[in-house]
Amino acid sequence: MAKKDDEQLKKLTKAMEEVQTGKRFQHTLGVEFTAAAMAMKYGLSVYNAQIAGLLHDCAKCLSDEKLIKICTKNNLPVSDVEKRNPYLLHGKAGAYLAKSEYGIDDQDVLNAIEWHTTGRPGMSDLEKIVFIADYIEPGRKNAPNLEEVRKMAFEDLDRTMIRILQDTLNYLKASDKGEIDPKTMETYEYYQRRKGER
Ligand code: DGI
Ligand code: FE
Ligand code: FE
Repeated sequence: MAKKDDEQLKKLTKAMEEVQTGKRFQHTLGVEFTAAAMAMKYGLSVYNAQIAGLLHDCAKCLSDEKLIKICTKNNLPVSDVEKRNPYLLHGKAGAYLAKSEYGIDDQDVLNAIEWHTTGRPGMSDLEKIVFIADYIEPGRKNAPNLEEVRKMAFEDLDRTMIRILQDTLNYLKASDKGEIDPKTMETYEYYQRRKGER
């Protein structure tokens, strides 16, 4: 790894440690590690996967008010579902901060941060990897069928997307954890449809 890349990773790791709680920071390191391993498997830039994993939750520890403020101030659209569930904005606000505060220019990395909670139709491999790594990293304990999903993650990205989205939608429907963002549903339907076409 180039010295410059190494220094950038060190700097961003420190920055995340400063803005996140201890538990969240451990999750961040887990996502970085898992995204890197998946990038090796799928032939993507390991460095980009590390950066995206490190920064994906850079806005997670901000208050609802702060998340909404970042978005409105910078003309990032806030939907009604997001207004009612502001934590859904931490990807979008995070991508904004990644660019403006942390100096990330790579659009694929920024997209992976932006879409890591709901996904979106037509995701790049890096976007899928960050979405999946977020769900399966070693510190995650509560998701259903984790063992199976972890194995699947290193076999087929699209099948894993469907599986995680399905479990997430079921979880959201079964509990009062929050309403379903249309993007989550759209993404699930998109990858289901593609599976039929493959
Ligand atoms: O930030 P993390 O906790 O690491 O992970 P995340 O950004 O994927 O957020 C996870 C939560 O987001 C999880 O409890 C499920 C929830 N989520 C995913 N899609 C939707 C959603 N919540 C709502 N209300 N609506 C969605 O469509
Ligand atoms: Fe998140
Ligand atoms: Fe996360």
